[in-house]
Amino acid sequence: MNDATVNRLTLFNFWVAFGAFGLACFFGMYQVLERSGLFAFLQSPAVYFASVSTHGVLMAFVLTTFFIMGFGYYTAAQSLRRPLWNPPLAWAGYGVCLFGVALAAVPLLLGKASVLYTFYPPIQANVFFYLGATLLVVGSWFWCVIMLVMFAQWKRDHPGETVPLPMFATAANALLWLWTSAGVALESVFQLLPWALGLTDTIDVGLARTLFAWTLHPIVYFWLIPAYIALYCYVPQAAGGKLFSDLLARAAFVLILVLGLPIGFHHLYMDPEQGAGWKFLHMVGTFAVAIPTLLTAFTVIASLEMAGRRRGGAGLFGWIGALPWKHPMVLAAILSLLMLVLGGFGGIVNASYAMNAMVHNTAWVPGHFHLIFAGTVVTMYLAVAYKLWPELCGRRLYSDDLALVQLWGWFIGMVIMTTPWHILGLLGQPRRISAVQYNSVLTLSWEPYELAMIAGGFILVGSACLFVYLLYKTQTAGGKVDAREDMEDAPPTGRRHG
Ligand code: HAS
Ligand code: CU
Repeated sequence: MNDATVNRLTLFNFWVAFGAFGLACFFGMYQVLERSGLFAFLQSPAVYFASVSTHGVLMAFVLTTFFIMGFGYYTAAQSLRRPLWNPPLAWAGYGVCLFGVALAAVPLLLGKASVLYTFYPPIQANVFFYLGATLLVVGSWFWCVIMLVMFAQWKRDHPGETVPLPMFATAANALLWLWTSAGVALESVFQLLPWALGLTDTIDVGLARTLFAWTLHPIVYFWLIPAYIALYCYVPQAAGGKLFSDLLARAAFVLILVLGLPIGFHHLYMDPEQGAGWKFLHMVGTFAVAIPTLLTAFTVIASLEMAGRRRGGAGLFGWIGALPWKHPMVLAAILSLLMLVLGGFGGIVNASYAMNAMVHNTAWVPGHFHLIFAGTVVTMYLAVAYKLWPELCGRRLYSDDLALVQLWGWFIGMVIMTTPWHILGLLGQPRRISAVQYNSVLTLSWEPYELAMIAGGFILVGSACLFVYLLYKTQTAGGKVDAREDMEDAPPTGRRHG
């Protein structure tokens, strides 16, 4: 078990992450209602864009960054079995990030930064928004440094030994993030800030979009790697088996790190500022980066199959039924992989240069990333929280059954919300618009999907509230854990499942 400093640091980071997550779900709820155009009294483009910008920033930047930092501190201390290097630096990074979020929150909530989470110029935000976002990135670099120093120290003290897998992947993520975030940092410091301060009159939009694309693709792998760490390092054990191949896992992380970087132009296929040859190269790279995800699916499913057969599952698919579906970590992994099927397929459609023209800037794209990020990735974040909370607070998970209900709710809600978005995208509904009621013929065919999207949104908000409630109750009212109990491999409540 980690020492109190690491536990506190992880918990503090997680509370910001999941607080932001809970809040952002309510903004999302408002957005599905407003966007459907079915409720006249809610109609307001100004409020909609303030809301969607806040929702995107909270989910894509606040939830992720704080979760990844907290999980990284935990993983480093636990897998390397050594105290955290330089806790004051970690707290300083936390403070800088938090200050950045507070600074950005004010203009966001006042509607002075309604530039969405991609903040593409020439739409301009208040200078404090750019400053806050930059500070969030700078604070996260403290985390990267701590992770890499701990990795190097361990290697120095253990010559010739292989670094534990969770730390291997965390260090890869720290490296990835340092490189990845440089693009948006350059955009912010040299373009957005001077422009928002009035020091420059114009801005090179093409350059800004290119710098943002440098960040925009690999950032999704920055979010994804912690989910993969859980899939490789927690799921096989939780299912009652072991990891099928440590080597394949490491290969996947290295491939993500190397291939994830130079492919951001797949967000710019329809932009005029880049040559077709460069776009084609990025397309090839994008197909290549699907390989580590295919490897991950293979290794994780093979691990699950071994576990299922060990539990008595027979035949071609009998092992699936034999898995402990009532273990939150295993259930989360299964649901997460299921969402990866369509989410990843959508990604391949996006990546195909010609087909991108069909779906670019339509509702298909938010369908893709809600399914793969809010679905696949966030589901694993939730499962990690269920696993770690008892250890961090010294209390048992408040209710295993409610955790299962919550995870199923998140899956069902996400499928009900994003399937219509994919269809609406193919029907031509644009993304980044506040209301869709501008063409009555089109709108009629869109309406059933709008209703489904609202139903999905409600289920998701309910599930998110249940999640935050469960964490809160675990911390305040969960049964105390005996200090001598070894929490490491035990299921969250210490009971055996399934
Ligand atoms: Fe993406 C746009 C291409 C993965 C997130 N993506 C976005 C945006 C976000 C995002 C946020 O090429 C919007 C940005 C914006 O606002 O403009 N994406 C891809 C590709 C992949 C991909 C090729 N994306 C992700 C991940 C994300 C994410 C991961 C977040 C975490 N994406 C694009 C493109 C665009 C884009 C274009 C620009 C679109 C546009 O025009 O604007 C790949 O990495 C996906 C590879 C995955 C697969 C899936 C394989 C299937 C598996 C499942 C196996 C499970 C089974 C079930 C069999 C090929 C692995 C087992 C069942 C049991 C019961 C055991
Ligand atoms: Cu991308």
